[in-house]
Amino acid sequence: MLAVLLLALLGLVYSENDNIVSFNDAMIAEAKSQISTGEWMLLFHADWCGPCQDAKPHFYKFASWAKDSRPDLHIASISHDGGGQLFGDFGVKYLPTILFVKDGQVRNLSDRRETLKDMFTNDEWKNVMPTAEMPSENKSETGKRIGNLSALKSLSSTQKTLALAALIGFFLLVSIIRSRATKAKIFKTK
Ligand SMILES: *[C@@H]1O[C@H](CO)[C@@H](O)[C@H](O)[C@H]1NC(C)=O
Ligand SMILES: *[C@@H]1O[C@H](CO)[C@@H](O)[C@H](O)[C@H]1NC(C)=O
Ligand SMILES: CC(=O)N[C@H]1CO[C@H](CO)[C@@H](O)[C@@H]1O
Repeated sequence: MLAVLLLALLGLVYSENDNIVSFNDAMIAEAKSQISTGEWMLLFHADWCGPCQDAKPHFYKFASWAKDSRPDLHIASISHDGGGQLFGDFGVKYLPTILFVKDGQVRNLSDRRETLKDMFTNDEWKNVMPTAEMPSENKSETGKRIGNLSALKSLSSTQKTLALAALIGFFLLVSIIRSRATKAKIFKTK
């Protein structure tokens, strides 16, 4: 009994791949901006969904394989509990859903969840037509972020100018004080 429990625990630990990131709606802008570049394999699931529990071991096994064999492929898991808005943005209506996003093009691999590895060992994913583009909201989100970044940059350059002006002012002040002091000295010696 104890041995079984121990084994189950080990299994749990084993199934938690460290190359799977979890996204939720609290970081939706960041998540979408990350997913919009490079290669992503996304698992949409929920704790209450039975078929998801069946799909998870396949997905985890694939993630372990990808870690060494396809290190550029990012793997993410999105739970409906906390990630409902991401479900909406990617048009996910059925669970589990597995989407492969490459350079912003979304391919639906839900039906291939048991043979995900083959999709990459034979480049089979190329035969799957993209069904959608990345939700475009993130593009404007990226634009916003760039806007914010440039605002930050101009702020820092303003700060630099201010700092320089303060420095020049300080030296001017020091030299004025010093010249006055020397004048005063000259006065005294006279
Ligand atoms: C993905 O494919 C499955 C099965 O073909 C389908 O039920 C589902 O609606 C698709 N999901 C998306 C987001 O396209
Ligand atoms: C900068 O970012 C904040 C929070 O991310 C956002 O609310 C704001 O609208 C952005 N500003 C600009 C100028 O886009
Ligand atoms: C600006 C823009 O195109 N926003 C879109 C972002 O994605 C959502 C969901 O897919 C769309 O409804 C928005 O129109």
